[in-house]
Amino acid sequence: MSNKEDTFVVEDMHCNACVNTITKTLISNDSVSNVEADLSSKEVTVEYDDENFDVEEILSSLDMIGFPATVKKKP
Ligand SMILES: [Cu+2]
Repeated sequence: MSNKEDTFVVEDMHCNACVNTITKTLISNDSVSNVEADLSSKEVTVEYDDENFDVEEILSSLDMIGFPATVKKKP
């Protein structure tokens, strides 16, 4: 198991209900070990096992619950 961390920008994350929906959805995946959503920056940082899960799958699970996201470019 190898852990990877990526940050996503979710423009439609407006309030704590959005934060809860996003966090619960992502953390319910066994390959995700941690989710940190920041409302003010609209950023969601996901720590996951990159042998079983990847960026595309994270993007599509967010898309399915109505929160299209983009990957934040690493500095
Ligand atoms: Cu909301």
